[in-house]
Amino acid sequence: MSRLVVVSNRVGPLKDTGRAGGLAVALVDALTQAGGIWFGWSGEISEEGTFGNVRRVGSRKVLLATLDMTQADYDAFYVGYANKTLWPVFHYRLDLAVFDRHAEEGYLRVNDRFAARLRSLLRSDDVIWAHDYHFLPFAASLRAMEVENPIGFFLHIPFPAPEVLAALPNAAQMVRRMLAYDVIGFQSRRDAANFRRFAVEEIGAREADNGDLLLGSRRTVVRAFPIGIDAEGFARQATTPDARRHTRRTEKLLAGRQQIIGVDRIDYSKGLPERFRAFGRLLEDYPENRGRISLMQVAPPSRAELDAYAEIRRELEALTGNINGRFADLDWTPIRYMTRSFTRRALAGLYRASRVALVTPLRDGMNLVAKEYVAAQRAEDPGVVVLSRFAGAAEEMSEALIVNPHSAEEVAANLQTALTMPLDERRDRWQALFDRICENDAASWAQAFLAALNNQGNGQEEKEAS
Ligand code: GDG
Repeated sequence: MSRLVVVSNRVGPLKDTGRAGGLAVALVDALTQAGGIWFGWSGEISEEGTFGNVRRVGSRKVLLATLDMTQADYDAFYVGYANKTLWPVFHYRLDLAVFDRHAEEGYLRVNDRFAARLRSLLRSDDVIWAHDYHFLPFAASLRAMEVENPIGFFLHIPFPAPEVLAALPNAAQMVRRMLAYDVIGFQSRRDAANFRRFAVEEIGAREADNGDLLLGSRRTVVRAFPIGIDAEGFARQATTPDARRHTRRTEKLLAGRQQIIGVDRIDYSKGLPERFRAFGRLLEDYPENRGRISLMQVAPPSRAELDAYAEIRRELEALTGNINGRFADLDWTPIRYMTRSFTRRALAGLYRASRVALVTPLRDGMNLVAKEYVAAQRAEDPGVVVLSRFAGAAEEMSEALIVNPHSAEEVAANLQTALTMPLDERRDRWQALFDRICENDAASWAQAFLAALNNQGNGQEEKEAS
């Protein structure tokens, strides 16, 4: 059996520390089954950076191999091109995107150096699986070093419409480099279709009947592989003593009132200000909810070194102040906004104590919170998901109440529907959602992707042999 080599910006953890998400769990499972390497950035800045030694830790079967970055690499590759250019463009925020030639060069340089270091660890039958927008050109870098192994790529964030991507300088070159991958997986059919359309219209690739793309002598499988969570595992977390404590504490505080929950890294893609306004609108348009319904928003900060993130934090603080100032009563605070983070068990307990999950990103590759909320519910008295049509999850979760997050009015009306939904209907919708997220879980996602990659790898070999 071939070894698996996973490549991602951040690596690990190998053991479930209670904080690891479903993705880490799924990847560790796949790595443990096949044996292999998880390769990426150590999280450290050092002088040697991407020239330095690969540090190895881990068991006999699974090795973590990491490289440091120099300050210049980190600034250009991670802060610069990945997070100030690709992240905003891929989330349709051209207004926030910075186009800087040095950052782009740094991004390509780091991909080359990571590829060179990985090459020294590779065996000829290894299967390589790279993750996310940090590594769009990684296969092209490896191919230029004559690596012929099967290489797959999964994009965790949206792939934008061609009209939006066209604003990225050198977009066509980037997409051409992506076609050095054997398999490219997207979160949704919409993303896969956007990619195909760009490749056909802008770089003259040919689309096969099954949606694969052909360019020169290369064939790339292009498909949606919607990512899942470890649904049964997360459902079990929701009944641990730690989770129960959080459920009980919250319910005690609510004293018979209902709670809406939001859980998101602070990021402009998550639609947090729009969400707070929509909640304000609920209190305005449906005054019977005043004193009775609150919004708990868990919002751990991320990428705090970027201006756009500091700005959204200030905006959220102001909005919370406004709405609470306007509607609060002696014994009721409308919005409980927390920038601390919780363990996964605690989160599961908070989901369970909440009647509605409000998941309203303006753009999101998938959105795992919507799935976690479903997994954490009580089968006999489950809550309702209000979900943005712009989350990849909306393609799969049609029993959620699907909303346009830009319309405060529409979100408020759907919140009202969710809060007054009869138990029978809540159960029916929840059961359908729960069955589906158990079926399409993190393990089946990894298996489906790796099956496609192994298949394609064999296909290329056969082609060469004949
Ligand atoms: C990217 C894509 C795609 C949040 N607060 C806490 C905490 N979290 C966890 C959630 C969830 C995860 O973080 C966030 O996942 P999302 O899917 O919502 O969003 P991104 O971070 O933007 O992830 C996204 C995903 O990749 C996977 O492909 O779905 O579209 O943008 O698991 O629970 N976890 C803990 N404490 C917190 O306070 N422990």
